[in-house]
Amino acid sequence: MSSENINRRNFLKLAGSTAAGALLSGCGKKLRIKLDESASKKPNFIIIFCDDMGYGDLGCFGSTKHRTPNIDRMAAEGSRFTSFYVTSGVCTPSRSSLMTGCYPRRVSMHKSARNEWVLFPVAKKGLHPDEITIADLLKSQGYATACFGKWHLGDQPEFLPRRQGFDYYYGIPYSNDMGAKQRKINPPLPLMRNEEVIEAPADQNTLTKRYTEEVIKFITANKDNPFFVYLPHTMVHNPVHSSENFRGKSANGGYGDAAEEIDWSTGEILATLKKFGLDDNTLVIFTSDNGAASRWGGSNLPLSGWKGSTMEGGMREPCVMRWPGKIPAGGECDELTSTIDLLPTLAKLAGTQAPDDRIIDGEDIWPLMAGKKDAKSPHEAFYYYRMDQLQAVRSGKWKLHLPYEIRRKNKVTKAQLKLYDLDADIGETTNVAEQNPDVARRLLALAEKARADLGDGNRKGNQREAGLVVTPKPLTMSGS
Ligand SMILES: [Ca+2]
Repeated sequence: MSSENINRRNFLKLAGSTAAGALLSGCGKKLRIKLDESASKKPNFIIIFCDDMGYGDLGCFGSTKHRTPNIDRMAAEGSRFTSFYVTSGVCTPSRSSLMTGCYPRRVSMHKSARNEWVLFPVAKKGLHPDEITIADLLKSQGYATACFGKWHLGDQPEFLPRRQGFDYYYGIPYSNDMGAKQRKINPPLPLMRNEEVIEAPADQNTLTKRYTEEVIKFITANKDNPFFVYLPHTMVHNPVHSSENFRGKSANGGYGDAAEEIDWSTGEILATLKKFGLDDNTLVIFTSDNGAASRWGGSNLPLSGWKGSTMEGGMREPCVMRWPGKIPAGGECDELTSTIDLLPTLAKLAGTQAPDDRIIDGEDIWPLMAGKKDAKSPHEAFYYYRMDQLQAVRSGKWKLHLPYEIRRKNKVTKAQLKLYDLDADIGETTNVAEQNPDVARRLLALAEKARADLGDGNRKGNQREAGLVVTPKPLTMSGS
């Protein structure tokens, strides 16, 4: 069955199986959503999602190395969110949360079918097509939807963006260090348009530039109707690349060049909105999928820890939101918010709601985005998982690192229980567990609540299954 044959007006989701590869598992639910005909006044949404950009990599978040005037201006015209979290220190799980409004364990995207942190090329696993993504919801409300960049939620035809609510896809399906150059068994890094590989290996130097041109083309074509642009940049993930105008120009090597090109890209997109008079009707969100890695030139300062960890540096991201007249100019929000909140919030702004036939972990954070006085985080607690293991919990200003098991070869040790007051100690340097036993107890109880709900290690929780195919095939150019 080709994607054209699926009647998407009536059924948002491909349920059951396809001829190309049987889905082994699924909750098999079909969702009927009536198309909303009064779509004309709905706001547009643009989510710019960097890869591995750190908390301290933007001028407006304290970088002294990178010149990011466009994102800094975006922050001056909008608000900065300083306690904005992703749900994992690595790509695939983090992205599953942005798409579904759920923790990765909820949708079983916390690890690959081979027990790896992220999906690798020719993966059996993918985000289940029965999941209702943010793109599905917006599409049901009459939005034109497109994804430009790194997907990383399954590289098989069953799992690519157009099976998850996007009308159009242009980008690379997984990380830029997963080509044949890095590992012989991988196909050359594919650049795709919809389901077709159009270039392999992709010329990475011009990816940011080409994504930007594609986004501008899409906005131009859809300026008179509501649209959703999801721009998960390939940069600044290693190996970093940038186009000629940026290469060798920053004060921070190739990493800084790539970061500054992303800033340029953001400026071009904002200029396009202005040109078409769409400023006041468009919410733009800029953030990153996880913290900077330790060795490629990024900064998570003043946070501790790197990509992959459950320290703040791994999972707290720089976040800027701009919507003139709706989000306060020059605002700052330090209440706990997360990528899981974007699905329910954008759904509501688009005139619908998050799915009510399944658990959604995110909450509506519009009162915080709108700068409403005394608005508080809707989350009693936030949970830091590393793959299937719960490692830390935050509630209010307190963060507790749990005494989880560390397994190395045949040896099992326990991590030390540590409590940090993030308001006083954002860098997680001083353990105050002994001085605050009641707080530690309260957070331990919250962790137990998470274990019962989301699981921990081999303990199961209320989880939905990921999609699986029997015989995954490499993405190659036709004829090769
Ligand atoms: Ca990443």
